[in-house]
Amino acid sequence: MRRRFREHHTRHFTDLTGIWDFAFLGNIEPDEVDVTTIRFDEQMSVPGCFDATPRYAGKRGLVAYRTDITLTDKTRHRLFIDGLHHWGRVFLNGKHLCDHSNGFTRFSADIAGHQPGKAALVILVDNRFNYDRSPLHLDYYDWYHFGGISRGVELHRLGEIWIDALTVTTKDIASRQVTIRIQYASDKIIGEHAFRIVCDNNEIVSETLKSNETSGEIERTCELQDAELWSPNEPNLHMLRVQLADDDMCARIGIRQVRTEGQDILINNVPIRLMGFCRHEAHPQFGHTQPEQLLISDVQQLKDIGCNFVRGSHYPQDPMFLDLCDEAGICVWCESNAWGNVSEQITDSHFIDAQLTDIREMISASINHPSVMMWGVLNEGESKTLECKPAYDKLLKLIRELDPTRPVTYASMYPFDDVCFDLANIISINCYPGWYFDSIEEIPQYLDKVVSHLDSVGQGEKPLIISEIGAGAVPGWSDWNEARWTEQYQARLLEVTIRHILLDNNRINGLSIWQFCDLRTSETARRALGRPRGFNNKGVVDEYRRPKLAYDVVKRLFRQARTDSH
Ligand code: ADA
Repeated sequence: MRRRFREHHTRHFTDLTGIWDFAFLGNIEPDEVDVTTIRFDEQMSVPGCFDATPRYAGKRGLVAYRTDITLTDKTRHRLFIDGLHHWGRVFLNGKHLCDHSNGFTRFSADIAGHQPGKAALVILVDNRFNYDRSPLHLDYYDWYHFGGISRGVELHRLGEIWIDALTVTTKDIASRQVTIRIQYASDKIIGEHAFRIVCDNNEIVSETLKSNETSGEIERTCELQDAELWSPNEPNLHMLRVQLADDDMCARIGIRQVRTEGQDILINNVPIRLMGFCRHEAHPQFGHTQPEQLLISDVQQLKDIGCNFVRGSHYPQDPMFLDLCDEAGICVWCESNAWGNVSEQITDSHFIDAQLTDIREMISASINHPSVMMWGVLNEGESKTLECKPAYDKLLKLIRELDPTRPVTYASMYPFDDVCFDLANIISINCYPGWYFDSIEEIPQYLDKVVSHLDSVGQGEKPLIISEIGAGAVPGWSDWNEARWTEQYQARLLEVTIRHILLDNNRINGLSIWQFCDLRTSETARRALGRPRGFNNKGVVDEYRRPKLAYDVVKRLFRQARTDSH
């Protein structure tokens, strides 16, 4: 996986990114395609989104990508695809390997029992909407669902024994204790093998693993005495490496504790106020693919504004972005892929099963990032309806089971009617006073009403985040009336909002403004008609990251809020 550090030193792997053969097959069902006879008459970049290129802009259909891979020997190999939008089917030499749906998470397929040598890898990719195949990518969502192999592809050669997962979580900050979990497997009975854990070049575990099984788990609690704690102001990171037989895996970790107590969110027992933006991963020229230059420039802009918080809306962000947030001390809310789902979906086991898979994939990809502060689910789902509550409960329970070390939340659009608040550790509210209702002057009063309502229903003793609030501004648009859609209106709305939340009060612990950058929205009339240019224009920078008037306003106020809190 593209990371800021090397994940393997002894495992052999090949980076398969580059220019692949490509064919646009159009409106045909995947089951009807004979992959051995496809005529590949074009080329496409991997990673990349084919419909972000001018030739395929706005097109939906089935496409095929092809490249040659080399299998060095008969040993098991594993193919990793870090992101594919939004449904895919993988073939090797015409043989079906796996299917996957949902664009923002990594999946893999094993290649075993093959002949060494060259082999043809063909991947069918579908960016059409199909609830049966891809229940997490629906046409009405407020973003454009680009298609393609959007993140990296790697071929790993697995040895006799291989490590499937490495998870590191903080156990105790005072003694620098971490819990390290390793899952491993083999095609044979494992037997006896050397097992080591090294942190920053210091060996902390050295033993012999003995097993009569073909797979297993090792858990060790270790004290990393010389380690420095991670915090937003001092984002200290440490490199941890596990070696089992010939295989190895690395994680770059930060020791820190996050918890809630009463109305506070605490990092290492120090209360923090989170201030930042919701951030989508989209760009007019690259779709959901995130070139490194774009990622680092987003992080630079977020830091320039004075942010210490990003809500990864509304799906798991690129692991490279999380690496950069680990380094920059930016706290991240990491959420599974969902948008405005109604009870018909939330009570449908097909939809919820896909959510559960997304949560598993999201947590396994992001759990080692110290910047990830909280997990979220179901953005603006129908949390005001009792029949949806069991599903909220199920999703949040799975998160707590997979990671008991972080608080959980979900962004609610029902501050006065929500029936699921008791399931969350942090209450998060999406609201648009001054934009969809009320005037800018009425924003403080509206936010105060939300706070007193939460108190009155017994949810006042929890941290509160305003997880979305904002206004649309068409880039470059201004007029004397300072009306909606002008840059002035947006700047004024955000000034009033930030003053009230961060400078004049301290009850609200977090603010993620909707949103960091403009983004293309869905092509349905239902969405596009309220979105000039076909974009959600509530960014403080446009889709090319050019600043609007609000940029400097937010920067001035965030910086002031940080100075006041010291
Ligand atoms: C919702 C939603 C966002 C965006 C926003 C808006 O709150 O969660 O994705 O669509 O509304 O701009 O109206």
